[in-house]
Amino acid sequence: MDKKVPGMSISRLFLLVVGMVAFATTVAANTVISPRPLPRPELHGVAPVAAPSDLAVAVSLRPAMRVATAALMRAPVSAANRVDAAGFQDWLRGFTVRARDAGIGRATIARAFDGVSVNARVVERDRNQSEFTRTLWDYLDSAASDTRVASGRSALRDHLETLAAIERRYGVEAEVITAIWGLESAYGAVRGSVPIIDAMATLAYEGRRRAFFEAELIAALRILEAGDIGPDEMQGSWAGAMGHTQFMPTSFLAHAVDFTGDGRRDIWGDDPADALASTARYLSQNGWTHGQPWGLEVTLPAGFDFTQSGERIRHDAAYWNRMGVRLADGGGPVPDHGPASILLPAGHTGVALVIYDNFRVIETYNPADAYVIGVGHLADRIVGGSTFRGGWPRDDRALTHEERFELQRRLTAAGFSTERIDGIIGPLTIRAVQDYQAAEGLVPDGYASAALLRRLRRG
Ligand SMILES: [Ca+2]
Repeated sequence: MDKKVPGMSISRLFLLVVGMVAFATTVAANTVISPRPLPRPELHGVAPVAAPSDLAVAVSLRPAMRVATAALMRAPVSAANRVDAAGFQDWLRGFTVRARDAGIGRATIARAFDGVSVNARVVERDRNQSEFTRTLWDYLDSAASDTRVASGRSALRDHLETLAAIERRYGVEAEVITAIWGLESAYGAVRGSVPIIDAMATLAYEGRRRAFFEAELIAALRILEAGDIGPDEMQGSWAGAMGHTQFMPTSFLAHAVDFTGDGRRDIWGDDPADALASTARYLSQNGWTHGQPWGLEVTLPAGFDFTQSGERIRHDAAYWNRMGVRLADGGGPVPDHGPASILLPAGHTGVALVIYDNFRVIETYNPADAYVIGVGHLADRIVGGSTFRGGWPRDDRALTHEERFELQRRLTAAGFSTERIDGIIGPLTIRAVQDYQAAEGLVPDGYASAALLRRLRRG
């Protein structure tokens, strides 16, 4: 059931309008492309909406992808799953039977697969995913750049009425929806132009993640059958994310809404209303609390007990205030919005955050810390918030894909089990790093740095 919340407060609305007027003259057409952070499967059984975006690969960020398939995405291509036209037709015949069994009508299947073929561009993208990784601060430089902030204010101004109505209906703040829109498609500028049926059929046939992509293809057929869009207009990124806020077909079926009331859930067209409302509904259905921050920058007192940091440790605001944690902005106490964690995404020398339950809700969209912080920070800045006051260890580099595996192997071998060796620095690995640091007499901030890996190599 939709939550009923009061509309935007007068003060927030005022802030929005002031911000928009100030920036109205500086905003140019937005061509910034979506930076996509790393997937972080340790945390969630919940699949994020998003999948790799072809443009994300172009900016050399590891694309986000479904939790269950992150590892499979890296599986080597074997002779058994090479693509060829005859094999594709064989697969298609079998799939057609499965689609019919799933209740898809004959006419829909015929229309969808008229002229379908292996999409060479999709195969190419899939096999050449970048292993390049970025630090959080490099990511945030792009995710919440002055250009993206200014474009966000412009987008919010242009769609203020719609976004305010969405906020009233679903209880998700207009600037949060705007920020997701900004990261997923640069406010609609980059929605993807790959035919989704071709892409899903190609990836299903190619075979490494057949069950996953056949399920997405069935969902895509259901969308066609429902009449929301025609096969030619159903476009998106090479891995299936569609429209202004990059919904996978299954996420579309679960969450998309016809907000405009024209009878179609149109997340692809120029009018973003349905896509923005669908995103709000997604967050609402995943537990969003209106009025609760995603997180706030804080300062930690001298002598802070860093073993209490990390996403898995939660205390109420009174606890953190007794510890001496204060807001970076103004030095006030940590506000009470329920259980909260202290997050140190770049270790004890970088920005410190107190994070609330809404942080976890954004994680359901994309589980990477970088993405969640990017969305939250961009949203804050769109409504006039400042840049982070704390610094980042900018001389540090990101660990490579191989180094992250090595770190986990070495921690586990040293008696600090990461529970999984998957190359993903999530809460379990961070906890193992903290335990190792504590045993070594280091500050137990859980920061998986290159320096820490060097120390582990020395034994
Ligand atoms: Ca509509």
